[in-house]
Amino acid sequence: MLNTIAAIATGNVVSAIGILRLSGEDTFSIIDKVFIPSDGLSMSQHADRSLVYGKLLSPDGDILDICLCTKSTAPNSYTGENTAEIHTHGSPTVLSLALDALFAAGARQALAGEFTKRAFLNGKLDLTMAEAVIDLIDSETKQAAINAAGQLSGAISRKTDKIYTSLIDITSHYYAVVDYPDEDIEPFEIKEYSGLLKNAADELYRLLSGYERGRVLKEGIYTAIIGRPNAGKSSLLNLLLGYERAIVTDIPGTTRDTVEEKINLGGVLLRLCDTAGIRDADDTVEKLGVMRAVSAASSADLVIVVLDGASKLSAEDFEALKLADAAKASIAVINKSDLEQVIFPHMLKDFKGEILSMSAASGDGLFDLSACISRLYPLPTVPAGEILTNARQAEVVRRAHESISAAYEALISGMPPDAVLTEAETAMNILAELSGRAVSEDITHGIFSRFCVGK
Ligand SMILES: Nc1nc2c(ncn2[C@@H]2O[C@H](COP(=O)(O)OP(=O)(O)OP(=O)(O)O)[C@@H](O)[C@H]2O)c(=O)[nH]1
Ligand SMILES: [Mg+2]
Repeated sequence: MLNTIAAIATGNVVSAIGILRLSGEDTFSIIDKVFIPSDGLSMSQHADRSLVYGKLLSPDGDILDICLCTKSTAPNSYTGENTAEIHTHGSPTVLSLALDALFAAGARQALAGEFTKRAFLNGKLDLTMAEAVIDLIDSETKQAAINAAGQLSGAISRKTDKIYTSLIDITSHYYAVVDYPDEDIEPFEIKEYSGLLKNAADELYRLLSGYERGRVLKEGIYTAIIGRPNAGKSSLLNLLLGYERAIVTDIPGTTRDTVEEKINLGGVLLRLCDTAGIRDADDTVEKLGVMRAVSAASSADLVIVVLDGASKLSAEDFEALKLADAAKASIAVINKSDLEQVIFPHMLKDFKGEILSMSAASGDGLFDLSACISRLYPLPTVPAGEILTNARQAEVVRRAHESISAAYEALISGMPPDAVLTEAETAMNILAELSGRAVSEDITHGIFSRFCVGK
């Protein structure tokens, strides 16, 4: 099997520059066949990390582009292998022809995530850093990008490596005491080690408790907009998006199906879902729409109930308010503030969520809605990268926390050293899964197959 891989690293879109990557031991001999530097030297002869101007050739010798090439020599590269990048003009046709030329010269197509997988296997990144690469590429808000960049620089590993080292300290001392009872080894200081275990358990707990926030940071807040027909739900969706996404009319029951869109509101990613107006509908299609609205409300992180402030509160309004009350967070928007109002906040005193007035038609009060969402989902205050965003990592941290807590309990309750050792060693094995020191091939395959080709 050919071991030098190649891929287009930039997408299949017209852009100013496009990049092809190569990694593997034959990288330089392959690049010498397709890229001819204009200074007369070959890329193999050029110094490491130099950016070289030259011609990109097809297998038939046609000039495909006049462009740049750079090389990095193992082990000082992203993958830890010999690598090269060709920076062409960003035409998908040129990129595709250039890739064919690399294949003809002896490279093969890289699989999804294969560059980063090689970086992991060659010890350039641990698994949490590799996972941060996907998060960084997928990030949709500034905070999500900053957190992923922090993880890429090893924020999670730095925290858990410290814990791992303290567990080595504890277990090795235990073994020394148990295996060499005649040696004059310092007696085991319960106080000192119980403090270490307690700190480790607290640290893991802190990491774990940030996971819910991390999930929101990465995936966004699933937000259902519900309310009775004609309240102005679709108008609110359109106002938030800044364009006419959903149909708005004065006919009650205009929206039949759910309409989903994402927006970044003040740094918070909202996955908005506009729904059919809640009422006792006769029409079969509308009935199904109302069922979808109820189901969207019950699975949402945040429910925004839109009330028509110019019409009296109705049974449907109260039904919508009740659905919102059952959600993790809710906001009642008294809409149509530009018209004479008959609904006022004090009339909603049984409602547990936030209440505000606005006009989805004019945009008045949009700032209050945005401020309210920022209050409900404050931006994280922990250092960049210390918010767990990944379900695999959260699960590993949860199990490690369990074992370390059990080791602590065993230690302070005076159980035999074996009990403490077993739990501490289990925690070490679990933490090794986090960084990827010990993780099955199936799991690594699952992680890297989520990457795009060329990363
Ligand atoms: N004056 C005024 N009219 C509004 C406002 N918001 C919405 N409307 C009007 O109210 C009517 C219904 O608006 P929609 O946004 O379609 O209401 P909806 O809740 O999505 O209605 P359904 O899809 O039928 O459930 C339209 O005629 C809008 O122009 C507002 O803030 N002020
Ligand atoms: Mg609608």
